[in-house]
Formats: sequence, structure tokens, C-alpha cells
Amino acid sequence: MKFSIVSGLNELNSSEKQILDKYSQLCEFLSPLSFKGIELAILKPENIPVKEIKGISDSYGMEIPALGTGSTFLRFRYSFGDLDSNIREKAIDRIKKYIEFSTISNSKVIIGLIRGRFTYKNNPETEKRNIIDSLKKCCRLAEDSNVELIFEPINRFEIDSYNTIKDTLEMIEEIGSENLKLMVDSFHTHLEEDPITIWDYLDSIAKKVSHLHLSDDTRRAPGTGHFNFRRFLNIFEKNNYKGFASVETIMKPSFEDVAKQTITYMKSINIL
Ligand code: LER
Ligand code: MN
Repeated sequence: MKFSIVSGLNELNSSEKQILDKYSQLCEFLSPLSFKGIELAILKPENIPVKEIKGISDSYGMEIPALGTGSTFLRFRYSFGDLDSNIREKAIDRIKKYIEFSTISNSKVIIGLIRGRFTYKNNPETEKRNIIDSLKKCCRLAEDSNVELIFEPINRFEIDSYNTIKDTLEMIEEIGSENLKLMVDSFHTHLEEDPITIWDYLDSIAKKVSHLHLSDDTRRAPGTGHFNFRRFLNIFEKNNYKGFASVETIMKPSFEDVAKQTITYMKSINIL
């Protein structure tokens, strides 16, 4: 299994040099721990010198498997489902920036929280239709640029639509774009899926999964809670999964501790 970990680059408050220095330091720390990638959770990809970042990545033999886009909703409040078509267009425009970055960084673009939350003013049908319309527009952009969008089922406490893997897969199949795929996050799997049937179900759909997020049921490093990572990751290994498993947790006690704890734990369960 190839492991990566999520990090930001503080691109809103840093010079290009500071961004590049931060990225180099991340590679310097993560590469000896046997991480093979850094998933970037960024808000303004256009602030980041992507060619230079890619160069640094290559020099360490690291990849940037995916870009997280959720802060577009959390910080800007732009979303795919919004009632206001201007806001929806702004969300799509932001995805365009991530796609442009990805053509150079060779990353997948995550569609998670950017679908937005349902509001009291709206009804779920309208918002869901908006989400699908916006997503289809993003699929066209992704197809034109040969970039993959990966849609993340997210638990019901954080988002109102596509909470389960099954709902998400049905929607992806209905849209039918080669550039729209499924990703699975262990934390949301734990909260949303049937604890008895999930293992067989995961085995049956594992070949459709393009990216993984890992966090324990504590939302902290794998091994700090009760999620069965050995069983979870073995399903993907058995299905010849070639993507990344990206550590996405609360970074406590610290980013460095989470990175080290994850690797120690993965070795202890014979996944690394
Ligand atoms: C994003 O990848 C995710 O998993 C959500 O829970 C937002 O934090
Ligand atoms: Mn996630």
C-alpha cells in the first residue's frame, strides 16, 4: 500500500519561497518514514508555484496523489448545491483552478464538502439537482484536461447528500463520466455503513475505488481507535488496489506524531 498524508501549504499567507520551503521540509520529513505522497489541502492553488512543487516532489520520489477542495465551501462558502447560480459558478470556477494545478501535479481532485449543505430556504431535491448539474460541468472540464475527479461519501453530520458509498456509486454510474470516480474514507465508512455487511460490500466494489482516506473512529491516527484497518486495507490489497491511502486526521498531538504513529501502526498490522 502506498501511503500519503494530508497537509496544507499556508498559501494565503506565505511567499512563493516560503511555500516551496515548507513543501521541501514536508518531503524531507515524510520520505524517510516511507510515505510516497503528500495530499494537498489547499484553498488557492493559483498561489502555488506548481511546476517547482512538482520538481521538488520528483526529486524525493514523492507524488501528490490528490487535492482537497473542501475549504472552498468552508472558507468561501461556494458550493455546487447553492440556490444562487452565481455561487455555484464560483464553486465550478474554483474547481477549474484545481484542475489546472492537477494537469501539472498529476493529482486527482476531491469532490467532498464543496457540494455544500442544505439550507432552510431550499429543498433537498433542488439542491441535489444543483449538485448534479455543477458536477456534470466539472466532469466536462476534467475530461478536457484529462484529470480525474474523485467523489467522497461524507458522513451525515458533516454533509446532507451522498453519505453512503452505495448512493455515491449510483450517482457516479448515472453521470457516466470516465473522469469521475469513487473515493472512500475509513472515518465516514465507520459512521455510515452497516458494520456487518460493509466488508463483503467493500470487497465487491473495491475495484471501483480510486483513492482512500484513513483516520480512526477517533478522527485521529490509525490505531488510536477501534476501526479495523487490517481488514479494511487487506480488502484493497487483495483487489490489487494501486491508488494511495492518505492519512487525513485531526493532526493531534502534532502532524509529525500522526505521521510517525501511522507508520508504526501499519507495520504492527503487517500492512507496511
Ligand atoms: C474530507 O476529505 C472529509 O473527509 C470530510 O470529513 C471533511 O473534513
Ligand atoms: Mn476524507
